[in-house]
Amino acid sequence: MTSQARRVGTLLWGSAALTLAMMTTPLSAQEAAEAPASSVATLADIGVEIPGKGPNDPVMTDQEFAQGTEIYFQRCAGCHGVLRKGATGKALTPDLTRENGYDYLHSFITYGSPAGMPNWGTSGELTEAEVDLMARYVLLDPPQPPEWGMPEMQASWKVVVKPEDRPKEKMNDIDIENIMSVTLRDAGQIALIDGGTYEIKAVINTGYAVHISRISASGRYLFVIGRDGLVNMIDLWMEHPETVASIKIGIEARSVETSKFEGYEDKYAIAGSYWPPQYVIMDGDTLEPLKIVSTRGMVWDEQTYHPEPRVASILSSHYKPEFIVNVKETGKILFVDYSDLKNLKSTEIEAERFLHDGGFDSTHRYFLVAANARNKIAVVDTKDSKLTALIDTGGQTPHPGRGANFTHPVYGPVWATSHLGDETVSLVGTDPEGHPDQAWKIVDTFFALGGGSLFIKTHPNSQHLYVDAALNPDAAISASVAVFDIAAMGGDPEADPEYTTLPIGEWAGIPDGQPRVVQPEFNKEGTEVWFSVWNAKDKESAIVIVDDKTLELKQVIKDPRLITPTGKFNVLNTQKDIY
Ligand code: DHE
Repeated sequence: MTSQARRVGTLLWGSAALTLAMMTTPLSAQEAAEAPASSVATLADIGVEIPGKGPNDPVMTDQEFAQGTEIYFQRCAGCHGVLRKGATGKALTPDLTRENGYDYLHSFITYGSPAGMPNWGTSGELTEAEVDLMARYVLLDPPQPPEWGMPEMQASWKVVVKPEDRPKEKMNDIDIENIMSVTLRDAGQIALIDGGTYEIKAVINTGYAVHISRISASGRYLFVIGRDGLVNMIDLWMEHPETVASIKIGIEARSVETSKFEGYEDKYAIAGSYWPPQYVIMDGDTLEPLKIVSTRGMVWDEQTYHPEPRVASILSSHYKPEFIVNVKETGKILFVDYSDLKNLKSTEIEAERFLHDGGFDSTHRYFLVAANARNKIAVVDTKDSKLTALIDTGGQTPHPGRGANFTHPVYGPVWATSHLGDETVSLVGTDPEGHPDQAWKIVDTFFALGGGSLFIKTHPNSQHLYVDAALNPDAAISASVAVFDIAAMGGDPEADPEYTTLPIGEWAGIPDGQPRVVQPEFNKEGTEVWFSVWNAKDKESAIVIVDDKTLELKQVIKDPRLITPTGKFNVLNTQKDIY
């Protein structure tokens, strides 16, 4: 790495996630009334009492406490955890907050810290009264949100169109393999956009601040999960694709996946929740909840009990009838065998904290996942169900999305991650047979545009590697993307590969706001790459499509329905784990 290539200082994960939260404002009463009816309850909606408040505690009315709970859910829980045990943000339990005291907390919330806490007060995101409220709020014990077991799941479960009433064949002329399921984050919706014609085929109501889409093994069903734990199962064969079943699997959630092993295609779905910390295996045709498993337990290294080990990414093994469930706070990767739900077997791998996102290598045998707070990538072998390696990435806070697989001209097959905390891109050798000296090592690290990268992407038919910098504090950087020519990557670790900067935000031609460019995603042929130009909820956003060969602008999709587009999931690439 050359030091002159360094551009922007570090960003910590804590700040990043909180900055993300800053882009969403709590729902007003009117917005709440207009929110999709299917979105049942978030943590913010749940009536809470002040837990065990003593005579010397800060004065706070029940109403203030409820407001504090809502603000905490909207802005803080993603990093600090619902129970405030800390994860990517610091622990905020009263033993610690009381030691620091009200004044310290007040100024911390007002001004933030260089270590990553945003300046909620001076940025104007929280009013003076709200800062005061939150400084008092975190002095009190956190409220314990309710559990969400089988009765609650059953009560929320809806089969809108029974399997026997669904089409027997595809009833539309859409090339469903080339559909992009686009997250419309703050609308609580997804848009299905035709990858060939760029036409919005449907906009479907989903959960609150919807997070990801995944596709069934057959490619027919699309599963979407909201932060409120609402899972929508959408039938792409219908004349007008719509939700055919839904269920609320928890109160806060991020991940959903379906069974992909031969013989089990479309048989099961699985979703993991942040609160309560658990996963549920569901019927793949109806979403009927079948088996709920708690992830509460011991942290892998300290062997101390953790009450809130949240389920982060979930993948589906191609080698065995297993789901790969990543448990954030305990740092454990679980291989959950779904071949016999009555006698459920689960292999527990000691990996590292705090597991977040990841993807397969190009053979789909190995799974690589970021343990972001420890700057590590854990590699597990899904064939032998074992930990293969723990790799120090050399960067700050790896954030790969699902990562990017390509064949490096010198090092052979590699998997790449970018970082939230700095501008580095790290390449991991993934070919133990052909390139044993490079396997499961960082073979090269080089600089992209700047810190704040969330996603990196390529495609087997592409010669380019795309790296975003969506959370970079510099507006010009966060609206651009770095593109590396894979063929030009050399074997000299001192010589950084050159990159081309694509001004995606500028190409979108949006006059208002400061849109961030996030998550490159390829069409099914691997000839075009799509970017979300993610603006505030009340401002114009867009999707920008680039020709992968020429790196020229191909299309800008704008539509009043494209509210806060973030993730995009091409059906074929997601179904087959091509990235
Ligand atoms: Fe995500 C994936 C959690 C904020 C866009 N995000 C994931 C996954 C997890 C996760 C666990 C992996 C799911 C899987 O593979 O099964 N995300 C979290 C958070 O906890 C966090 C940091 C804070 C929060 O409060 O939610 C967070 N994520 C965001 C955003 O603000 C993003 C940028 C915009 C948005 O839509 O919310 C965002 N996350 C995404 C996307 C993916 C994702 C687009 C899927 C990437 C992929 O290619 O698979």
